[in-house]
Amino acid sequence: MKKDVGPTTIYKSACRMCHGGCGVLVHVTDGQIAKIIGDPDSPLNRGKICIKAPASIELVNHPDRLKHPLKRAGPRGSGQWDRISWDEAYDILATRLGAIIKESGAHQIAIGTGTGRHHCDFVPRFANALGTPNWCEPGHAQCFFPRVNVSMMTYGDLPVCDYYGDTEPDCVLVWGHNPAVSGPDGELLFHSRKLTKTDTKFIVVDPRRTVLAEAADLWLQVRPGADDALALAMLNVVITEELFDADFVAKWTFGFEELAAHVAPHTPEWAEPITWVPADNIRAAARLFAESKPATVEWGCAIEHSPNSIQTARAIACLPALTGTIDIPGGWVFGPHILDGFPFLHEHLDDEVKALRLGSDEFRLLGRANVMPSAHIPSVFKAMRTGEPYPIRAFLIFGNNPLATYADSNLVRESLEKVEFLSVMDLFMTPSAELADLVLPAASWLEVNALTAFPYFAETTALAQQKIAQVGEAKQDEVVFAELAQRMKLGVGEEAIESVFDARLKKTGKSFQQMTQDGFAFEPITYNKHERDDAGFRTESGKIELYSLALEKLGYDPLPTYREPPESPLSAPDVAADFPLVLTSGARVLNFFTSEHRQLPRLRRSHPDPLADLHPDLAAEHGIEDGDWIWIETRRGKIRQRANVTDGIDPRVVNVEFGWWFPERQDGEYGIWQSNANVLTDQGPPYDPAMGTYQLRALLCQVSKAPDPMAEA
Ligand SMILES: Nc1nc2c(c(=O)[nH]1)N[C@H]1C(S)=C(S)[C@@H](COP(=O)(O)OP(=O)(O)OC[C@H]3O[C@@H](n4cnc5c(=O)[nH]c(N)nc54)[C@H](O)[C@@H]3O)O[C@H]1N2
Ligand SMILES: Nc1nc2c(c(=O)[nH]1)N[C@H]1C(S)=C(S)[C@@H](COP(=O)(O)OP(=O)(O)OC[C@H]3O[C@@H](n4cnc5c(=O)[nH]c(N)nc54)[C@H](O)[C@@H]3O)O[C@H]1N2
Ligand code: SF4
Ligand SMILES: [Mo]
Repeated sequence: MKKDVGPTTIYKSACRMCHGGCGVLVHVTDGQIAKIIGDPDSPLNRGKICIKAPASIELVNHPDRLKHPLKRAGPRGSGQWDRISWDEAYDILATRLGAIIKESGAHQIAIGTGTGRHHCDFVPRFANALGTPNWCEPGHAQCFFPRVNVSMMTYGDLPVCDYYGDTEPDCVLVWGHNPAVSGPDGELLFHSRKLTKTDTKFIVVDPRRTVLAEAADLWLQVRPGADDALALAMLNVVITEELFDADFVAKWTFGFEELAAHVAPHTPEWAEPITWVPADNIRAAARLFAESKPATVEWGCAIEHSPNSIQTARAIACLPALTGTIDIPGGWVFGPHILDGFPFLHEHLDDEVKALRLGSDEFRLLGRANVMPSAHIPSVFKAMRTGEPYPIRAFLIFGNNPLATYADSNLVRESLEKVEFLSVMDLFMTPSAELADLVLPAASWLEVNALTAFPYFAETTALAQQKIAQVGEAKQDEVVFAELAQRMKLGVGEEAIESVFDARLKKTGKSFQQMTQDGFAFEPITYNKHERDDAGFRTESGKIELYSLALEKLGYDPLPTYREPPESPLSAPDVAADFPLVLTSGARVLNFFTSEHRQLPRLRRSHPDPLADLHPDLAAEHGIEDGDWIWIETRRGKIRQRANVTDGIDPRVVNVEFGWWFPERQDGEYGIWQSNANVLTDQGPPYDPAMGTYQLRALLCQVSKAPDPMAEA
């Protein structure tokens, strides 16, 4: 919608300060964005917004925004740049990429991106158009796609919490997720917060006492990385105490007997020393979940940040199937998929090229069977460093700050320095962009036409973003893909993006143009779809696969299994002798999104420094007081954050924030080595056998008091 009220024009759009899409009304007065408020009509957020939405105005107008393409003028990392035109930028890209394609093949070009922004589907599409199977992003094997793939294999679709109908869930099992802060991540934060004020019961599985854990009936303070063992023990209780829905299990699940035999040894007493959760609490949680109907599950990325991501998600996914709280009002439900499928152009890659996808032989779920097949990140960086199995000669990044968000930042830097041609498209100059040969200015969410739908993969609501502002010569990524495809005469992926949106909107009967007027299109969730004409579930057996035929076919465990994280007090007691604490990283904070927004005063003011959570007993042991700077050290490196001393964490566990750099330090490195959680994390094996997931959480660390980094500077 575009409505004129006096001198003000009001546009409907979708906020993208995180990867959600709350409906908003953008007020433009005298050509300036004056105000952003929630759209009361939006079925997703019903007028509510978080603090990040109004801060968008600071983002759009920020003096540090990249406004023109830049070409490196001195040695790499010297900070010397020449301003160039888009025409020249396209020439450089077309010439460099054209030469690589001719000499070595397009597979030696890798494409990188970040999580869930408006252009994310267009990135693999562009890679396919270019002819390379090697695209990657730091989430994917570590974020959401383990859940998506597990759901596809187990249920034939991704179940989401039903916050959208008239029935409230009786119980929400919140697992490795903190939606009250991090949502939208498939759901909206406002819904979970609202439910804490109703009769809905909460079971929260989290090493930290979050807002939801505070409000919960049961808080299971799990040892980071032990979620698989905990879920297996809950399955054991539901089965041995016969708390499952026998009719539902008999009619709609496949492999119950096999699962029952498989989890028999995994008693709560077996799980207690592994998970640090008392056996009685495991029993109580399993009983509460099974006895509540409708019950639903909120699972988050914490279960995907250690190398048993697939089997952990599988174990959790089996619980609601046993209790039958599936496809019913207020339960775990399947969305209407309001948009038509995205044209990824997968068919443009022939089979020999697909077979070259790095890591796809070993991690077959990631590289082949995935709903969005992608390359294995450690294999991509290794190819950059070593040329094995073949060199990656160019890396084109569209919206990612690799030094901040991939595991093992030192290894990432070493890899990026080796690549022959590096280009980065971003809103700001970042420590990673400083290493590039070419830097392209990206448009912010208020400067683009885009179409998205939420909750992800369930899609009750499609939303249009519309271009309201223009900063310098910034372009939106999707437009750059189309223009570059034209320049390189790729013959595919060259069309106007609005025509892609129009094709996806077919079912709604609306054009993209109409969507910019309406703001959104909505389709309600329907229930009991599996019973209609005995439709069943879209899996091989037509049932919910407790025993996964799809995983078996790929050569992986068909039943959910426990695997101790490789660097833990149990698996690596020798390492634990020097690094006795269990580290977890990256629990989201409201003010920031990944490594973004540190330059926005409105958000930085109330959260100026990175914080590490530790227990008062641990703090006392090391002479640390609340607010002190502390060292956090692992085998890979050490960083400084400020101590947040709280009894909401186990004395044996430390949590550090992720994504930290200091844009105000204009020295080319922007403090990226000071407080960056990924200096501590690991990109080495073992990986999840199916998905190739590496290790961002459940590592071993030590803490000590540190000098104030600013006093030293
Ligand atoms: N404001 C804001 N919102 C965001 C983001 C952001 O950066 N800022 N990032 C977006 C992205 S990319 C994602 S993936 C989602 C992530 O959002 P969530 O899925 O909610 O994940 P986190 O907040 O990282 O972690 C959730 C909880 O897991 C707990 N946890 C840590 N380790 C473990 C463990 O081993 N086991 C269990 N059970 N719990 C553990 C943490 O204490 C935390 O409370 O949020 C998205 N939304
Ligand atoms: N230690 C640790 N590491 C983690 C995590 C953790 O919990 N702990 N979480 C992981 C997870 S779940 C995820 S999803 C990833 C997130 O990783 P990413 O999503 O890749 O996040 P960033 O690296 O911050 O990169 C985003 C960059 O894109 C820019 N940008 C924003 N919008 C646009 C746009 O429209 N176009 C372009 N071209 N650029 C844009 C921003 O300015 C920023 O520099 O991090 C992972 N890394
Ligand atoms: S939750 Fe995300 S989409 Fe919603 S207002 Fe906040 S930043 Fe914007
Ligand atoms: Mo993520």
